Amino acid sequence: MATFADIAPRLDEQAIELPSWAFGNSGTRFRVFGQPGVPRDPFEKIADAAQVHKVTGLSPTVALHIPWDKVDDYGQLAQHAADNGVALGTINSNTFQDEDYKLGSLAHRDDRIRRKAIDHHLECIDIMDATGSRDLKIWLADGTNYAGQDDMRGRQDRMGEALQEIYERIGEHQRLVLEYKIFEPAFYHMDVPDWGTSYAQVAALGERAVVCLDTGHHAPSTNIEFIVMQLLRLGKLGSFDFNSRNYADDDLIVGAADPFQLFRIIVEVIRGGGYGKDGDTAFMLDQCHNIEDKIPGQIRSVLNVQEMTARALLLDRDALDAAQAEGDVLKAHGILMDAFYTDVRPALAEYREAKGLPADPMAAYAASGYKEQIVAERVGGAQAGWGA
Ligand code: AFD
Ligand code: MN
Repeated sequence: MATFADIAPRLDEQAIELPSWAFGNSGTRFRVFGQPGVPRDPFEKIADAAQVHKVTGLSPTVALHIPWDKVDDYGQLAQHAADNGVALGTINSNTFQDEDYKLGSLAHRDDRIRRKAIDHHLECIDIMDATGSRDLKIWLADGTNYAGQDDMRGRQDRMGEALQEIYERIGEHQRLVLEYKIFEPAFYHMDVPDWGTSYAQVAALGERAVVCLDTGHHAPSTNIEFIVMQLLRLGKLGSFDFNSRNYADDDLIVGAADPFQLFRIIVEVIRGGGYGKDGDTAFMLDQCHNIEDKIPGQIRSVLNVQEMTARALLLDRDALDAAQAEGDVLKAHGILMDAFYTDVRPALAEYREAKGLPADPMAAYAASGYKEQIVAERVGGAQAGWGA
């Protein structure tokens, strides 16, 4: 098995994008619990996200969500991000919070509504041109609640045509990233419910259209690492939205519900060439912290990804390949588990200190006084949320 020193240089390649919306108030359909100090605008969200990068060195970019993060001057927001040591990242569209979109957006039967949804995405690409973002992330809430409610095939065709128009506006250094989700808010079918549908739609568009895999968007017991392998093999794994879940799209801290699954996912990312500077698969968090403090929740999340990445990099691939070739079932499984069971936390603490970062980022943030500062300063104004 490789030593930590052997794999440490590859850890330097890790970058985990943060979602701006993780710092605003969030909740379930039953209740949104506000927290003191929550940002009131995109500038304050960026400042909070920058605290995560400051103590971990793992999160140099922040994803925006439009219209939640609309500003008059994106150059000013980009400069604010740079002043805080981070940069603007993925632009996430939103065609799920407007009255017109009750029965869908890009899949809608009404030409006027589809036009409105397409134009929203073209506006998002204009913003990407201003921010220098690479990815336009499209998650559609489109679907139906009852059998017979609408013609599923017609919806696929209309959505495909709309995506084609959007894709034609994507620049040569930009990507269209189509995210799938098995259910919610539609409860009979979603128009992009699974990786196969996302793949079919992006394959029809072209090489700069790829799939986003949100780890909370599958049926229970789905072998997610198989999907990771397949999409990497097809050259279409554009990005992850990391989170964890016990039941549905729970948006919990990634790795918290099942660190072994996160480890297996990253093993396949590395095996498939999707990791680090040579890879083209963006790592991003998509989780909201309804009851836990938001900034520490993001810190814990990126540390969980870093820890499972270190364990996955330690995996002795040569020994594993040999055991697999021999058909030695228990030896091969044992080699994988040896890597998973390796406690890399002491070595990671030393690795961080060697890079001038705190050995314990959670403790460093808690001691920084930042929480007390924002609670004291951010009085009044309208706290950011989902805009639901
Ligand atoms: C919701 C959706 C999806 C999307 C995110 C940001 O379920 O995961 O990526 O909002 O738009 O969580
Ligand atoms: Mn997502």
